[in-house]
Amino acid sequence: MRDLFDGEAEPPVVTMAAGAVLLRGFARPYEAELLAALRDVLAISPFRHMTTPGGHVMSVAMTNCGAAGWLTDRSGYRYDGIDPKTASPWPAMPDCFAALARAAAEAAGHGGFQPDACLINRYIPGARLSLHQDRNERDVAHPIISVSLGLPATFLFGGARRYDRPRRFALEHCDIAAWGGPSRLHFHGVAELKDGEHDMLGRQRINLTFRKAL
Ligand code: MD3
Ligand code: FE
Repeated sequence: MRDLFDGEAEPPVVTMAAGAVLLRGFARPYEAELLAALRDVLAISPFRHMTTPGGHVMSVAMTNCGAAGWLTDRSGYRYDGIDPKTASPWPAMPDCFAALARAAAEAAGHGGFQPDACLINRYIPGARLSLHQDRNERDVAHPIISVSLGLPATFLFGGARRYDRPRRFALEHCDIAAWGGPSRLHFHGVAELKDGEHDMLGRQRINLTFRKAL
């Protein structure tokens, strides 16, 4: 009997490193619901280009939903319950967002994940995210779950030290990645987005990252 994932096709579950798992196409069944909920979130707290503490305007545009949102400005990186652009709380995390994050975490071996923050990143062609660690969360024992939508990107996955040479993974529409255990504090980034056109999202990539920040 022919295996569904033999030949040219890639396997649906890829281990990138200890604690880091890529679930190819995992968000497919949620696609329509996710995009509708995303539109509602963006109507309340739209994308904006934040400034780093060093004074650089990020090429990636960001917003958040959930009880806490990740921010950067001249005074530093942090989580805050209030969107500085609207001076109101961030929009609530849609139920389908939380359900997908929980299901993906479970599939990656992180049962009981309860995200309170979802950082939403938008890349247009040319945008990139330089190598960094995610360490503004109170307890880094919790995993981070990321959902890729739209144009494909090259994810750069480094090691525990900034100078560890990153490996490259393609992240495509509806792929989900889970980061926990030893990989949770690894350096990572996204290479400059190549131009293209996605049937549902057009000339952009949107990434949702679910965190337990508080
Ligand atoms: C590995 N976002 O928002 S998602 C970020 O595609 C971020 O927008 C990228 O890095 C993006 O902080 C990458 C994958 C990801 C997210 C968090 C991680 C990988 C991670 C935390 C630890 C290790
Ligand atoms: Fe990150």
